[in-house]
Amino acid sequence: METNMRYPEIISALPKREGLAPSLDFYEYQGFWFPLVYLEATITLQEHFKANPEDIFLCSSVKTGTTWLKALAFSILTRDRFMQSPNPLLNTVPHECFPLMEVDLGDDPSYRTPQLPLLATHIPYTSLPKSILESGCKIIYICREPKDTFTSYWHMLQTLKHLSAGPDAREPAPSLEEELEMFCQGKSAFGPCWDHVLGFWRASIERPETVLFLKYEELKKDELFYVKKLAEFMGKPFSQEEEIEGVPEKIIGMCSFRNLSHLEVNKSGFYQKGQVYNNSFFRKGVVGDWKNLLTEDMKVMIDCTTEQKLQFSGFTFGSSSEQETEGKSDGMEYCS
Ligand code: PAP
Repeated sequence: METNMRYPEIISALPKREGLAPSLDFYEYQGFWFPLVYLEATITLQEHFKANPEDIFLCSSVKTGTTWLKALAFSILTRDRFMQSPNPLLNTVPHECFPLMEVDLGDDPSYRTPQLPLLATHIPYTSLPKSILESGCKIIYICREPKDTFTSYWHMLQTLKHLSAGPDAREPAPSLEEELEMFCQGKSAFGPCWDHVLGFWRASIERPETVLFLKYEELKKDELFYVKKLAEFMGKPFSQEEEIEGVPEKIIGMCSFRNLSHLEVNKSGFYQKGQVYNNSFFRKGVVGDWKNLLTEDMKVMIDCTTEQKLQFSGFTFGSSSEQETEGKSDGMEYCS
């Protein structure tokens, strides 16, 4: 058992996978694999978090576009204050514009950013604090095609390796092959990513008025459409005047990968609470970068897992799968 672990009686009984360091060990809790630090906070939130009906939750699994969605939602809701004056995004990493629940609210579940109803979380749908669902709050979810999600996740782990290096670091860190195997088994941060997506997707079908479901690839293809949709869903649609003035386009420009990734704060800053470099949130920001990391066998492994996980669900990752059909592998025969 870890020293100073919160909820040791619950956590020490859970299935465990070793992470890069003890604080990053993964525990299987309510069907998902949580890094220890986030699991402790999640249990605290489940016990103590009280949602306000006007709260809006930005939900996602990891590496699926959280930072981008946070920047967009923040810019849309604060546009009256910051269209003319300096936008806080110019000198603040999006993650610090409002709380990521399992990082920022573990010690004080009642904290809110003044005048801003936004909160973000990676907690899976079925593990969300009950009051979020009971109070009918709005939820916005973003998912991403699993091969790109894994690729982004793998690169983030490489940056974490340096940070967790120290007396507690576990050496050697898993290889790409080992990490991929774990990912497909669901033993990655907030995995299985497929179950994470399906939980929110089903909720969006049942309650479309309170759950908006987005795909990273579709947002990339038609930002203007989705920025307007986000504004409407959050109860702050663009007026005709704003549309004529090009306010939605200005927001898209402010939140673009190109703009955010070139800002000094995002190039050289450090996200204290999340204990990562800000630049780890801005790597490439493209669709299909898995082609630069995964071998054909690895691609097949993720595709087969996706096929099995989504079987009979009615959900597909859509656009990015379409982009791949051209190179569809004969290796699909390996799917069992
Ligand atoms: P998190 O889970 O650590 O919060 P998250 O923001 O969900 O990470 O995902 C990071 C991915 O979004 C990165 O993808 P990549 O590794 O494939 O490059 C990051 O580059 C991408 N990203 C960040 N900001 C933007 C943006 N403004 N537009 C498009 N993609 C972005």
